Amino acid sequence: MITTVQQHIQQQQADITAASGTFSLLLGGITLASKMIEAKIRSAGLSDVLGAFGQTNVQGEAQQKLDVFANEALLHCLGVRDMVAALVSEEDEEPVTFARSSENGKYIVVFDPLDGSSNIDVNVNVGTIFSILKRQPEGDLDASILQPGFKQVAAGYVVYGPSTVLVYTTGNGVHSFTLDPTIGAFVLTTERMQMPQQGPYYSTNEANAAQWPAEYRSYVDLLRGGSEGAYSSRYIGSLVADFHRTLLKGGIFLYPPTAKQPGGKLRLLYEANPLAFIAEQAGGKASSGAGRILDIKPEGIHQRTPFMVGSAREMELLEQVLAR
Ligand code: AHM
Ligand code: MG
Repeated sequence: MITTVQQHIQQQQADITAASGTFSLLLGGITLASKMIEAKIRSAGLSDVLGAFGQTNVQGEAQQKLDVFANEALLHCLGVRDMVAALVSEEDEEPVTFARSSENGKYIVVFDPLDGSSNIDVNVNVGTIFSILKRQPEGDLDASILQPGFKQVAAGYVVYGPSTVLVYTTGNGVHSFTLDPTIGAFVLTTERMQMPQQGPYYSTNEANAAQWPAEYRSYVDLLRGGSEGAYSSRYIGSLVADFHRTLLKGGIFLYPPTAKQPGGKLRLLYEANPLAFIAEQAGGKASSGAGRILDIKPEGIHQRTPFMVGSAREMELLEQVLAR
């Protein structure tokens, strides 16, 4: 018999805590929104949803109509749930907060509603990334939002590719599900995924190489032709898709600092942290170049970070090269 993601979460909860169904209801909000997003993406060429929305988001990027739809779907599906205290989205400058008691509103959900937006119009994979934090008993909501990544209680992503795949962790392994469109449910595909210890690919925007600190160029040179043997390169430009391949096949994804963006491009709270949590749970590693991603104490909700993630072996070699 099949196992749906909802059933899986309930089983996991029964294993770990005697918690009520609160957490699975929360995840249910995310899966519902992602099914709405996937339906919209599948019909993107048919309905009038491609192209720019005519506004720029807080990062100064042109917002796509699908970005707006995805954000609204998540805000709607999660906002109505009593256990949500705050929602933090890449698309919104400020957190959306709800006046719910701390007994009720126990969770904060942080998300990138539609990652890889430059790929929307060209029929290439995009995704949704999410991270769930627990509201802290002390301090205000902002302090609860700015917790370091090792405090995440769950994280996951959905990749809208030839099939729609959801990957999540609650700190007890990484599990993947495939949307079965005939029944409208995410069905368990792989439990306890492990990233290969080493892989065949490196993945980076090499057009930036001249702008990277020299150590990163030396590292990629090593992978390219040096003692480390024959790597191949793959770069989609959708973080979710590049990460998903790295999780399954191994290797490394790099977005180093550049002269233009010395603090990195990718966002800590809703891009690097959730994927770092998943990578570590699958036996991989994630680094900002200065240390473990999950140890960074965030200072702002849209903070950026250099982001390198991948198999243990490639990440250890990177650490050695950066330490030289
Ligand atoms: P987005 O959230 O606006 O889509 O930007 C994030 C994306 C990531 O998906 C991807 O890894 C990266 O930007 C690609 O950046 P670049 O085009 O500079 O290589
Ligand atoms: Mg993004």
